[in-house]
Amino acid sequence: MKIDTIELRRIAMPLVSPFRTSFGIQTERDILLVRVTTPEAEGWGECVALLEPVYSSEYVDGAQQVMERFLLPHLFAQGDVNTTDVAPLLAPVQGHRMAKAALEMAVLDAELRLTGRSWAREMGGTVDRVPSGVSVGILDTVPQLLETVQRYVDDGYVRIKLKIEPGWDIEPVAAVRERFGDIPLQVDANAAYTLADAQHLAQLDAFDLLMIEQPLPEDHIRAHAELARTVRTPICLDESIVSAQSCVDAIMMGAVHVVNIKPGRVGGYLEARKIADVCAAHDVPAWCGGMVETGLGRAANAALAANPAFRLPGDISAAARFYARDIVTEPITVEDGHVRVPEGPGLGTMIDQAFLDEVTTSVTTHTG
Ligand code: NPG
Repeated sequence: MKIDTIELRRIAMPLVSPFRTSFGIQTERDILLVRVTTPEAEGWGECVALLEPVYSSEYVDGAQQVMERFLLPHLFAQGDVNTTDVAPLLAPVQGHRMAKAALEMAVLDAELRLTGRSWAREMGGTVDRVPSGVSVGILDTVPQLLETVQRYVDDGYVRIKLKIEPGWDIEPVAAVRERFGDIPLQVDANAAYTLADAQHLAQLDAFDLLMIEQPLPEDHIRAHAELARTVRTPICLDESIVSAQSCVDAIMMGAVHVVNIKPGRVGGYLEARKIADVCAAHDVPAWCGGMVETGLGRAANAALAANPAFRLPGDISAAARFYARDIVTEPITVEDGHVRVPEGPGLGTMIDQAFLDEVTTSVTTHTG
């Protein structure tokens, strides 16, 4: 495909309620969208980088700048670009996986729309709906938490994930387990602990959790392997898995029992698919993480999670979990605890242009 233009658009999307994690409180998302146009098709990508470099080293202004200064010139330098060319073309630039992923996503969307192929088919999807889990932020009090979880249980979510941090872990988990019986439950620490907390974290073993996600810092792979020998709760890695190679390494070291796959974190949906294949080959269950995406990222994630390597419910909640109104015309909803896998070409979803324009804060258009 010949790329004519690449549009970088920033949108401001307020969240329906503040979302607190161990790395801060979010009340609004400042999201960078990518629109690629070719003579025959257009495609959309969504960059998951946050406003600040607190989840990982990337942040949204940085992602836009690295695209403009370094990544777009590499793409435009090539006459014809297919999706499989994008990662090799961008490889001279180190890191910046979220920025690269958004560009590859837009090219893949254009290519699939052009050829009438669905995202799910491209990801090796085999089902038409996937189970939906929800991620619950840190709250001020346990009664508030129980009320919030109750709402999500009433909405039909089939699995609850609680964000934890030192000072908000054993007590809230115990309270949710007691109130909601044997509901599938897991926790996510976003790297808030150290190996010195191993005995403390072992107290979570009493609550029969599906997993504890990313208890230790990103580069502490050996420490995760050690922790895995101290706690009985399965260890899941999120931030630590940045590529198929790092996934293989973590599995071989005994540092991970369950893998959270986030396409933005690993440089794109094609690498995410490779990680799914690694997990399947090693009989390690995978699930699809979320980065508070709009309907674009949510559609792609639902399609990725249709691949059979995804054996546990993902953070693929309804758009309404975070946003009062989505930028796509048919926002993802949860029915009977599941979301439908999009079927149409590409992302299988249409932009609500009027609303998109309303939330847009800037647009720059780039040509080769
Ligand atoms: O459902 O989209 C969602 C959010 C799921 O908790 C969630 N994501 O660490 O996994 C995470 C966390 C996150 C959110 C990370 C926003 C970074 C940004």
